[in-house]
Amino acid sequence: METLQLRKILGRFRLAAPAGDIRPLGDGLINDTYFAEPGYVLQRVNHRIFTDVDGLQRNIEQVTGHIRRKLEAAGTPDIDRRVLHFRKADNDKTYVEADGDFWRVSDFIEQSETRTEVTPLSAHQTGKAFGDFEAMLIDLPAPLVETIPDFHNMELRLRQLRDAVARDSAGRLSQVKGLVDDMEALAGEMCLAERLHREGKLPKRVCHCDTKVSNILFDPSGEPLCVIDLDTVMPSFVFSDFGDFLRTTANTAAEDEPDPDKIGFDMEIFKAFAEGYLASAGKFLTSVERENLPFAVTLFPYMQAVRFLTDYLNGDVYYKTSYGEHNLVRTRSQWRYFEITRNELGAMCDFIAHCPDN
Ligand code: GN1
Ligand code: MG
Repeated sequence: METLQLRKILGRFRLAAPAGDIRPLGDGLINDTYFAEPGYVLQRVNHRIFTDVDGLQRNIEQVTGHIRRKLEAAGTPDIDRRVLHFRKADNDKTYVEADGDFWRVSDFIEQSETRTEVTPLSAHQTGKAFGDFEAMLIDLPAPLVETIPDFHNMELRLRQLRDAVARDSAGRLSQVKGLVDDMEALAGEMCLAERLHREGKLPKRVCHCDTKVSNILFDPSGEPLCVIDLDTVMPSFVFSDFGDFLRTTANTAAEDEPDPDKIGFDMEIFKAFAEGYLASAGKFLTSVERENLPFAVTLFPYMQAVRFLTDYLNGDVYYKTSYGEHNLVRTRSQWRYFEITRNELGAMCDFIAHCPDN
């Protein structure tokens, strides 16, 4: 995108200081993000995926406002580095529309960085931070919009896979038939959360729903500061945040690693994260939620494999890809990781059963 256009969009927001140089930021698969000097993050919201941008921004204002008030009440220092702040624009909203696209601006958090890996210590701190995030949002006064309805509903994701298989619009089915069969063989088992919910045994809570490690800002010492990318904050099962974080951090490789031998499960990271999470979320989790946290560690690679394969079959219409077979490589990689996590289920359950809550 032209710098001039970006500058014009930035000009519509009420900034504390005029915007200087602009450069691309981050590696999200959905939105486009830029950094503008002296410290703003400009983002184009992908409105083909997030069709209700107004509802989405209202969610974000509600969530960030609520968290900010909680941090203030707790006397937390350095609040501006712990919760995002979105700028109002000339229309009094926290987003503008320009040439059919939607844009928003937040303050860049000083001295923060994203990471691709965590240590057991930062995993423990992050687990605690996510437990706190969910705990702070437990008394959110008004319900949030589901910015993508049924976002982490496994039954829906399998229906979307079946639709993609039936259409085979990119002519790729014959190449991936074996993978589809493997996924189908476990479909019933992997829809456990939806069944428990229907039986009234599993609640929905406000979750982040995209807790991959690149959506967390750390301070240079490795301490987690702030959760970013709030587009998918919505009611979901607690499995979402627990499972998606470990999908990216307990995996010894990236989510699109082509070499299966590099993919492994880091039990130390799991243990540290679980311990941190239970230290803060332990007070509100039900026993069904708690007992099934290891299941969540297997669910998210499974769901991600189903979603990547669906997109591959649909001809790469959802995720940004860097090469022709990228979604297929991602699928195989997530599938491999899923199989590995399944082999660790017993050990994970054992750990959770003996882990203290505070
Ligand atoms: C997408 O936008 P980004 O890259 O943070 C996706 C997540 C996936 C993730 C896989 C709205 O997240 O659900 O887990 O890619 N977000 C949406 O890396 O679909
Ligand atoms: Mg995201």
